[in-house]
Amino acid sequence: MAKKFYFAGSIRGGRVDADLYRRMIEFLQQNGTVLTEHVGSKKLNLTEQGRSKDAVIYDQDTAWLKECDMVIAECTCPSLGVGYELAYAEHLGKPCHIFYDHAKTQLSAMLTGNPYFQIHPYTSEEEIYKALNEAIDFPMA
Ligand code: 6K6
Repeated sequence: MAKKFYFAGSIRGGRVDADLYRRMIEFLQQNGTVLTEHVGSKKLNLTEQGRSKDAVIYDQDTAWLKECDMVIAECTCPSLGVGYELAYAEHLGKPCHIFYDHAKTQLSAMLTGNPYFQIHPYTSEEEIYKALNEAIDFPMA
């Protein structure tokens, strides 16, 4: 059966890496289904606000976290939402692969200090796809 990926990347934390998210999502889509394709979209309307809308987002995203086989997070641009999703995924026992450009950011010790997470510092984008190939091929429970 096709694997289901939850891709996590910054939205309100900043959209500077949105193009990279889109390329990573397109790569994952060659190997399965990405439940959170919108994270790589250029068209997100970041001016939309409202707690009721946010409650819908929270309910949908936590349902997708329960449904997914694996979480892939790109964490170069710090995001509270992505940090929350990673803790939520850990609680669910989902495999979590975290990517960050270590020339651009220092990842939080709350991620690097937790052996649960599989952390992939990279300097070039090709390293991401090599590590993703290995992560995807690894048998999952
Ligand atoms: C429309 C307008 C503003 O935001 C939207 C749609 N927002 C979101 N839609 C779906 N998932 C979201 C949205 N905002 C945050 N998330 C989830 O949190 C995503 O799965 C991201 O991985 C993560 C980003 O968190 P922030 O704190 O950077 O927003």
